Amino acid sequence: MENTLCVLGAGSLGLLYAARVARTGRPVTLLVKPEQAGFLGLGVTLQEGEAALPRRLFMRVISQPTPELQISRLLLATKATQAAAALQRWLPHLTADAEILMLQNGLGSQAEVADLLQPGQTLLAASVTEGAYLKQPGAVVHAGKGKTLLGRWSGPSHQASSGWVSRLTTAGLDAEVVEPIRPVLWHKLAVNAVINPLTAVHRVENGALAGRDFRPQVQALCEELLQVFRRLGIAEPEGGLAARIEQVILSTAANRSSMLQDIEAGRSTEIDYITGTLLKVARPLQLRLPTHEALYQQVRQAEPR
Ligand code: KPL
Repeated sequence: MENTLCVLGAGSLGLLYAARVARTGRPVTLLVKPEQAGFLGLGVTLQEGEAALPRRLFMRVISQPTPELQISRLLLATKATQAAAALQRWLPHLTADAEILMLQNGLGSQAEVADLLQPGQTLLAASVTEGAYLKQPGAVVHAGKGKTLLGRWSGPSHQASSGWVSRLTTAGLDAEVVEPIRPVLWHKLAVNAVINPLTAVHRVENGALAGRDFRPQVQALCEELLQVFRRLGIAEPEGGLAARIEQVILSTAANRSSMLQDIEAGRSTEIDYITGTLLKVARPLQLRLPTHEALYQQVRQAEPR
């Protein structure tokens, strides 16, 4: 059990990483909700590209923690809104020196999880650009190759990041250590704070934001983000923030953003961990972000009550 990689969160990213690691022969354990145990127990199918043949991979599936369960390496891949709550059930089973890698969008869930951990446990956070979706529950399609940038968030182990990179690289995923990781997470938050709420409110694919109609709003959102970056001392990503946002809009043009998918499915969104965090950070700095504020309200209104 010590050597097994545990994965919590059976969405597209959790299953992509789990299946990639399982394919190398390394033991993987999925920590699931009771209602997921039946179908995930039959295996996870991984399809490498839209046209490829799916391959079935079998993993240990646990829905009820047993007293002897020991979790030393955990990949936490739930939505940001569920990360801390989902971890609570498994918390007593983390080893004293456990390493937890979080893949969540936005900022806020990392601090919530860090608050739950013991001093010997190390938390790492990642910014992920892999393109994956679930064709059906338990069937993941790796639609576009991306990258996992990861680094230590809290805890004592300074070697943990390179260990995770070699684990992911062995599984054929492109991964790199970036320390400090917080600026990278802010860059990803900025991209998500522009693309996700705009696509969710207007119900359009990402590519629509490259059109003229959206240009003034994209620009205003970007400028407000830059005010926060300047005050926090966060450097822009290479090439500038506006160019980075534009590049993601174009390279994911056919995507329906995760926030749009949540709204369409009647689920609550990650807005509190994206725009919500931005507004929370801006308040004590006395920065006004009217375009983000308005979009935040629009997304909240579109969410289920
Ligand atoms: O991360 C994304 C998301 O949808 O959450 C982007 C980069 C916007 C791709 O759709």
